[in-house]
Amino acid sequence: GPRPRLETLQTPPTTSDLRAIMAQKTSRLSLTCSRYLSGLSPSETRPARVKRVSIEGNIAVGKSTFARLLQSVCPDWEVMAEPVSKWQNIESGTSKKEAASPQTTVSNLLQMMYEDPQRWSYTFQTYSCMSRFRTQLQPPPARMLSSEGTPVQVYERSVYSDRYIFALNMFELGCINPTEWAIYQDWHSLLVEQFGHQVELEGIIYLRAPPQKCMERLKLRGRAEEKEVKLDYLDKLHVQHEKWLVEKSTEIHFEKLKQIPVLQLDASEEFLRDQEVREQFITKVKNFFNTL
Ligand code: UDP
Ligand code: DCM
Ligand code: MG
Repeated sequence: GPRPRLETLQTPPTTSDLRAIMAQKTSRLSLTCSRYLSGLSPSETRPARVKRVSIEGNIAVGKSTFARLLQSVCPDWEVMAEPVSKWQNIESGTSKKEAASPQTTVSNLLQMMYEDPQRWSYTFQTYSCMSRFRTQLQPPPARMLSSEGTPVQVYERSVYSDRYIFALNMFELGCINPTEWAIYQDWHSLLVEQFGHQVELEGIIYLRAPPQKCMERLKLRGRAEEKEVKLDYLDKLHVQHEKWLVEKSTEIHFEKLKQIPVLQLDASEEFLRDQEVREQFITKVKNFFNTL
């Protein structure tokens, strides 16, 4: 019989009318999509041609500063800062509708984690990694894909440092208990296996500096939540970076990550104010990208 069309129905549509209309529309949509995709060259349908690199390093070593520098030198690249401000402002209301009402509570999870690491480390590590996945899974901006040459994305830290530096360290310190650690690793592996190819890294830039230097910069920056951070904590994080990126003794659960090229930069040098150091860093990064 004649196919139902919503525009020509005289009476309110029945469930079966609606089903038939939806089925038609869905098949038309998928036909349009497959025609569109088959008209594109393989490289256009494969976002994997984007080169992705993360900047890793201790707290306050200068990652954000370096990321801003790269963005100013290479405006076509997409440089993504760590979503720290999201961790400092978590809104909760009694219901969605009240999200903007005076009852809304804003909590600072970064502060809670530093004030009571036993209680909040697992929650913090869950949320920081989840929000990072969300940020990094956003499609790249059009300007980047239409620019000449290989599109480049630079992330400040990665879901890998979340696990192999911070969460692991909190577990070793006893702030994440063995049950929490098992759960963390379970969902982390699941997410990397499901979405990992969309955020997969081609290389890592390791900003390396003695923990003492990081402590100086941490004081200089003066983030309120971090004022109780001790040199001993930065020492531990430094050792985690060295084990993962230099000695390669950290046990890694993802094949591609085991082979990843690492560019080491001596971030104890003043790359923010010294133009010569800055230019050396940029040259090294560009050469590194050409080898990836
Ligand atoms: N900084 C500096 N010289 C440098 C790099 C960084 O004085 O060569 C300072 C920067 O201005 C900031 C602090 O170090 O006050 C921490 O830098 P950033 O926030 O970039 O560190 P991150 O925690 O992102 O690694
Ligand atoms: N941080 C953390 N665990 C993570 C990622 C970050 O505890 N998985 C903390 C360390 C710093 C802040 O968040 O206090 C990130 O800032 P920075 O860019 O200074 O390293
Ligand atoms: Mg930063």
